[in-house]
Amino acid sequence: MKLYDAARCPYCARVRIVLAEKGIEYDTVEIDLRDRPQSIYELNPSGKVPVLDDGFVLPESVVIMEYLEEQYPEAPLLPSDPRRRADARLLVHRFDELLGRDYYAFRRGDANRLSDRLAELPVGASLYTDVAYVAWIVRAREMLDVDLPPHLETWLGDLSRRPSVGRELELVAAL
Ligand SMILES: N[C@@H](CCC(=O)N[C@@H](CS)C(=O)NCC(=O)O)C(=O)O
Repeated sequence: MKLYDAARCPYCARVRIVLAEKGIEYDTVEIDLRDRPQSIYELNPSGKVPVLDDGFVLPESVVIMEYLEEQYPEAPLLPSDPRRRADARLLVHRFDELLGRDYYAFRRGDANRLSDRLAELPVGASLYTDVAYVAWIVRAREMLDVDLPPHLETWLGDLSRRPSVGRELELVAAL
């Protein structure tokens, strides 16, 4: 299995964390986002990472998360109850409204409501949702110098005891 990856990319981080949670071995192909090779466009016409290749080529972080969840049902990230699974997926589906849009507006220096979004973020609902959001929370604190509200600091402290997430914190610290 190969992951076309970029260390600084939070969408790639979702996939790295899922792979680690499930104990899946893979090779990393690091893509330079400022000078992307033509080969990445052959795998994904948008040229974006992450792309997973296990003989079947798949872009889009959420689709990859779902694929890995189904291919490797051991150590599930989604809850077992169908309604809780639907709730978890809904929160990930709403990522842009709940966090992404304001995170990127803050990063660009545009008007934003990032602090409100962080204060209201529904973390802790499921491991699946937490994995889908945590990379942005880590980057907000470590790279954008955002003060996290206390409940997010506590949540992140607990979540980062998982080796999959702890590794991501180390990776961001080294960027
Ligand atoms: N919807 C995609 C977004 C991936 C994405 O935006 N990746 C960024 C790096 S963090 C990228 O490849 N950007 C290059 C570009 O926008 O051309 C996903 O969830 O995988």
